Amino acid sequence: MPANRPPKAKTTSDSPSDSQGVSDTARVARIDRKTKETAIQIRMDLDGTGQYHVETGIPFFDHMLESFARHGLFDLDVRAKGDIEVDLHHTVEDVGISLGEAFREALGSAVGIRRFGSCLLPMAESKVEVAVDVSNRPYLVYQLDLENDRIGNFDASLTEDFMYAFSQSAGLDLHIEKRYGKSPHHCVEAAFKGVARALRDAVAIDPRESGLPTVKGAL
Ligand SMILES: [Mn+2]
Repeated sequence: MPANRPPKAKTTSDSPSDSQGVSDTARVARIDRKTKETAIQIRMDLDGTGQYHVETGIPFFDHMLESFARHGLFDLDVRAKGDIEVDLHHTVEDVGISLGEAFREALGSAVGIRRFGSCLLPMAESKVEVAVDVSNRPYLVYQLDLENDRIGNFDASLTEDFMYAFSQSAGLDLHIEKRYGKSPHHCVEAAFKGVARALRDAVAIDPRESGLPTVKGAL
């Protein structure tokens, strides 16, 4: 494991310790979240290879989270059981909250990260721009401009609910803007892939960065 990995605040059960017994540097977190509406378990490794297992009961949402893992090079395991017979909103929003919590916990101290990331992501006729600051000052600018189009049984408008929940709990200043595009499937998928690619860059360790990338002293 590279010596310049940031130290992690919390140890996790599946993180190896080194031979001196010094605490690990793995950027991994597990989240287990239960409410009356949803039960969600997530394991996230920021330094993965893009392997995933996703089961939310919502096929298109699974497809988006799988793309997010693959293109972010995150290892991601998501098991969600929600009251999707009522509506998909609770499950999508709570997965967003839990994924953000996993991201934040896995990130640990954030020492040495690049912090900023952006991506201009084309998908067929659509193009979406994403910019992110891993600032711990959450904000979402969402301009995907989709009507309440259906994608399978998924309403395109749920994308904003997910991105809002995720950005708030992950502590991201997240900007998502559609440059152009027609297919709601392509626009939403470009947004998920763009967020993944931007985050992959933002959480990468910069070998020239020796501390927290801020002049404020804290992220
Ligand atoms: Mn697709």
